Amino acid sequence: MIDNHSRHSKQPVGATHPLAHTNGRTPNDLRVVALAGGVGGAKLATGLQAVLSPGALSVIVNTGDDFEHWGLTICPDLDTVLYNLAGVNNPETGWGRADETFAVLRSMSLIGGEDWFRLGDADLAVHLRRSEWLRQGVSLTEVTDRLRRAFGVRSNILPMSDAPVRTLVHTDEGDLPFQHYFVGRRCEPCVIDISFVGAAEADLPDAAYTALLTADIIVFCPSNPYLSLDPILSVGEMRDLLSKLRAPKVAVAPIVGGKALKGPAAKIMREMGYPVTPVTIAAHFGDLLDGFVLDHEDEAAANHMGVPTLVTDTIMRDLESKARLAHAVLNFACSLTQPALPLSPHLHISDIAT
Ligand code: FO1
Repeated sequence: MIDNHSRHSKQPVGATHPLAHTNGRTPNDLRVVALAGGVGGAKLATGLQAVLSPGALSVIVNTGDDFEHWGLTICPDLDTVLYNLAGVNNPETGWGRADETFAVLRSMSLIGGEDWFRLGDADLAVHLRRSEWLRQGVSLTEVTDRLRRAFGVRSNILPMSDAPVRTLVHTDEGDLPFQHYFVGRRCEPCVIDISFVGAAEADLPDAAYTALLTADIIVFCPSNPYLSLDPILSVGEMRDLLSKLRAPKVAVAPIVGGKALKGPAAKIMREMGYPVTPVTIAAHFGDLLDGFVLDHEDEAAANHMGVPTLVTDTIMRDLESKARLAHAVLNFACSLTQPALPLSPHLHISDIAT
C-alpha cells in the first residue's frame, strides 16, 4: 500500500506502511530501494536483484556524472546499472558492454573528434536512442524505463533527477566537470570540494519518490560517498525525505582496509583531510543511517560506527558473492527493527533467481 502523505508534509512518512519484518517472511516479500553510483553500486544491485522477487528492487541512480558528448546525452551510471542488471556489462571494467567494439571511436579520432572518452559501438546505440527520446521531450525516467524493458531487466532503474544535475569537482587545477576530472584527468588533480550544479533546484522524480515511500529497506550501495551518493542525497527534498522514512537505511562500506573497492574514494578522502576508514563514511551520512555493513578486514572499527554494524565479507567477485552479500545486508536490515528473518545463513547459487 502506498502511503499517501503529501510530498511536503513534515510528518514521518511510511508510518502506515508496516515493515515486512514479521516471522516467516523471506527476502522475496521485501521491497528494496538501493542508492547507487556506477560499478560498486551496480554489483550490489545485481546481488539484490538475484535474491528479491521480480520488480521488488528499485535502484535510484546518480546522474551527476552525466554529460553531453558527441552531441549526445551520456548517462554512465544509469548505463552501468542497466548493463550489470541485464548481465551484458564488461566484466573487466565494470562499465560499458561485454564484447564491445570501437570502430566509431576510431573513425571519430581520425576525423579529429574527441576520443578521450571511450564510447563503444554497441553502447553508442543506447546514447543515440536516449538522446533521440530526450529531444522528443520524453523524461529521463521514462527513457530509462524504456531501455530497461528493451534489455529485459526486471528491476526498476530510476534516475535521481529528470532535470540535469552536473557534478563539478573543485581541484587545485581549477573546477572540472566530473568526466573531465574522472576520465580526462584520471582523477589526478587534488580535490578541494565537490558541488552538484542543479541538484538543489531539482525534484526527485515521482517514480523514485514512490519507490522510497513504499520501500521496506533502503540500501546505500558501496559507491563513492562523495562523488556518487552525495549527488543523490543533494537532490531537492531527498535528505529530508530519507530522514522521515521508517524503513531501515543501511550502508555498505566502499572502503576496505584503507582502500577504495574501486575508484578515487580513498584518494579524495585523503585530499579532503579525512581518515580513510568506514568510520568517516558512517559519520558523513550521520543520522540518515540505521546500520552499517563492514568488511571483516575492518572488524576493529565495528564499535566506532555509531550505528549497529554487521561484519561480513563485502568483496563481490561473482554472482554468488554479490547475492550472498545482498542476502546478508537484507537480513541485517530486517534485524534492526524485528527479529532476523528465518533464513539460511548460507545461500547457494542454486537458490539464486537469475
Ligand atoms: N571510464 C573510464 O575510465 N574511461 C572511459 O573511457 C570511460 C568510458 C565510458 C563510456 C560509457 C560509460 O557508460 C562509462 C564509461 N566510463 C569510462 C566509466 C565512467 O566514466 C565512470 O565509471 C562513472 O561515471 C563513475 O561512476
